Amino acid sequence: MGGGFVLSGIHASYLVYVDEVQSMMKKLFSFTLTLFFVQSALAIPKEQPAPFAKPNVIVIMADDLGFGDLSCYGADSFETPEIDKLAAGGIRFTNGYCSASTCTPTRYSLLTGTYAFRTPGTGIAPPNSPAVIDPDLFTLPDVMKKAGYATAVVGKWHLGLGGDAGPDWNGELKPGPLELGFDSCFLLPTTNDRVPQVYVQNHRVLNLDPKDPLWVGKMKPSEDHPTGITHRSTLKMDWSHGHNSTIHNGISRIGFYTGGHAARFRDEDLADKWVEKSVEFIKANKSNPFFLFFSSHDIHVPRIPHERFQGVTDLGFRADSIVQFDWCVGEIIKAVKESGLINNTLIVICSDNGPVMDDGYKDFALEKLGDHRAAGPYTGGKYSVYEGGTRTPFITYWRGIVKPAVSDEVVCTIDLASSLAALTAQRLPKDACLDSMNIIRALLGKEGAKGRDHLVQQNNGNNGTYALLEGDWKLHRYDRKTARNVVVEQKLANVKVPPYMLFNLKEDPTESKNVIAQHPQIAERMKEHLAEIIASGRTRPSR
Ligand SMILES: [Ca+2]
Repeated sequence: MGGGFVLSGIHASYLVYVDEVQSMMKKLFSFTLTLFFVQSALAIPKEQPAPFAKPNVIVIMADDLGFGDLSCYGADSFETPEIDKLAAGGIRFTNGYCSASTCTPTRYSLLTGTYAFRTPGTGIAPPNSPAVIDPDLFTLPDVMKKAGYATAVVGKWHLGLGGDAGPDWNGELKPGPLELGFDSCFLLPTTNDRVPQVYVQNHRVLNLDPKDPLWVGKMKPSEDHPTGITHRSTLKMDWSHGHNSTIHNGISRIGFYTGGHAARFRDEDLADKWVEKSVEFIKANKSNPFFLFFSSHDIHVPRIPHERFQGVTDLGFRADSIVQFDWCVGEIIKAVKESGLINNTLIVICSDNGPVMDDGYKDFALEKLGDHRAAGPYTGGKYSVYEGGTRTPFITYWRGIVKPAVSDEVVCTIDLASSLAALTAQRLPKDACLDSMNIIRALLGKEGAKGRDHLVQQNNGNNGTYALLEGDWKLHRYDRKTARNVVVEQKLANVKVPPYMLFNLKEDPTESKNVIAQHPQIAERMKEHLAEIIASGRTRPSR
């Protein structure tokens, strides 16, 4: 009896079960004892494992997808029918967050359950970054592995590979995902505007010819090395700022590389490859519980969707890439259904940060935007701690268990570690996942369930930019008195801001009226709370 077990008849018991497990875990001393009581309570014969104790879990993370970028969240310039179906049959969160407004820190927090600002070096990782996550940490994939799941990550990594010296591109790329609890990985090692354009499968660059070694670095490898500056007229997509080093597939990137030609991919094929590898993993594990982190590169720059998606919208490659992402979601759901697992699989859709238009390439995202509001009604986007930077699409779907609803509870990608530990009836080690809250009941839409009561938001980190969300109130803190990408519908820019601002999101969801002068006591209390959260090293209760 494995992941394919049909849940019919016991759906209603599941939510009760989650509560029972959670309350029992507080009282019982061991996981074994917990399972014994759960089995006894539900009168399941001991020779049969509790079939619903280990639902498959698929976390689908989009890249740079804004709150307003799906038709189920109000986009009306194009359609995202596959994700809309999940939203209609699951829970669409209106207060769903990622923990940072750039890629690497959100991914760090997703996998470690700890705010990225607590660890130096968790900002956007460069091409030759060593592994950002300490392999000794207890991570989200460790949670799932410990529960007996097959675990895999497919897609964008961008959390560094290798020891202190960085990735050994021609040798073993470790530590990496396999040292963090994933059984297997199939990766874009960095992010696709950075070099190199090769797949990493487990510990190796795939299809690397030893006679053509891969070199990655910060400097031109030779005087005649073509770059986005020297060979600009040959580019199929021009750069707008940065992104003008080594050219591959007619696109110049951040960083330089040579060699590894047999291993290089085409940007247009990434989405198909993520789907192919994910479907393989799902089908190979249909008889046992699995955890899949589907880490899409859509809709990060360079936005180069497959030819069949180019031009499907009137908004250019940015929206075409959203449609491509929606297709990927549909293909994954199809594989889950074909494997007979749709009643036994929790699917989470989220994003790693809010939207940005011109992020380094002239793909006309801004010029073709029309009336589309990528951050929905909110101010700010990627790189910003305004709501648009971290409030993003967040959907949970589990047929038969999650009742269709729209939820206003505050949930965050950082909470998946604690929540999935609870889902799999586990107690986290005391010193692990320091800011991850157990909000599994809210994620499953249990009546009366509460999400978080506060959340810290950050930008890329290490520059003292934070926001603290508490109920209707939100405090912004800018140690450098600068905010970035406040107006998504313009070119990227920095603006001067006061060191602190206070907004009432209920009355002012667009964060346009700083009321710090009117509410000094609230501001002081929140400043202190934020400072205490930063200084204390954790927010998850240690008991
Ligand atoms: Ca991102």
